[in-house]
Amino acid sequence: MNKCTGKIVQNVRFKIHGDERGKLVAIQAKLDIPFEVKRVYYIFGNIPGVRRGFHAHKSLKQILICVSGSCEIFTDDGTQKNETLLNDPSIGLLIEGPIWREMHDFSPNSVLIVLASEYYDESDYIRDYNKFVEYISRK
Ligand code: T46
Repeated sequence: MNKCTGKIVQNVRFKIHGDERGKLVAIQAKLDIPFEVKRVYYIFGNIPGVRRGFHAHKSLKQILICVSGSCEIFTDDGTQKNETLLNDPSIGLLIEGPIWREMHDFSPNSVLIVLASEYYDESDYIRDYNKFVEYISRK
């Protein structure tokens, strides 16, 4: 895996195919998002007030989409801190590489789906904020 520099893109919009039956969003790797998808996971059954994440990735690229309900994503690239509200199943947040992230304020019954560029690899995680700051300062 190549190291990549941290990047955040808010408001990645996916086309909604709607008709009288309802709505459908399709996400195609390398067409609608800039990477091949090797893994999909989702976070649900969220307990009110819980905050999770608290890590960065060295290389992983991910798109986060709250397909039901809402949640907030705190991101920190070492210089700039941002909050992104995800509350629309047709809008994603792209996070690439070493960006600190925390997910919080999940609404009841919210479902956060994540499309990831790589298989699960604990060695790609930086779970200590000071080590994250040190890691990006070396890049
Ligand atoms: C991220 C944010 C948005 C696996 O076994 N396979 C997986 O693919 C994942 C993602 C997790 N796990 C295991 C590892 C832990 O025992 O599931 C448990 C919970 O994972 P974690 O504490 O890392 O979950 P979050 O919500 O803090 O972070 C997750 C992702 O891990 C992370 O990549 O960017 O969601």
